[in-house]
Amino acid sequence: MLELYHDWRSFCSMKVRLCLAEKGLSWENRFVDLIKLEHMTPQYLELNPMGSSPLWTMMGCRFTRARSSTSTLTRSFRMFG
Ligand SMILES: N[C@@H](CCC(=O)N[C@@H](CS)C(=O)NCC(=O)O)C(=O)O
Repeated sequence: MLELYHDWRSFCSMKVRLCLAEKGLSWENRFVDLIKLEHMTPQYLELNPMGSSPLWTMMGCRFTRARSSTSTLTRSFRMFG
């Protein structure tokens, strides 16, 4: 299962959401409210010590950078979209 920790207002998160939509992949929504500083909570920092959004996880792996995330998704799901 793919989980995306993101804020709808974050442009970096939008890049990953667009890539997921292009591939037609479904994902679990994990909203992280940047305005409420939810990305600075100990729980979130445990997942992503950089305290940034987006973060997505798949099969126990965590990906934190939008640009490398989109290329990873593109390579991993070449057959989709
Ligand atoms: N290098 C990261 C940067 C991510 C990033 O800076 N995200 C912003 C939102 S667009 C963020 O989390 N800002 C929160 C903060 O800096 O406190 C990426 O490419 O995903």
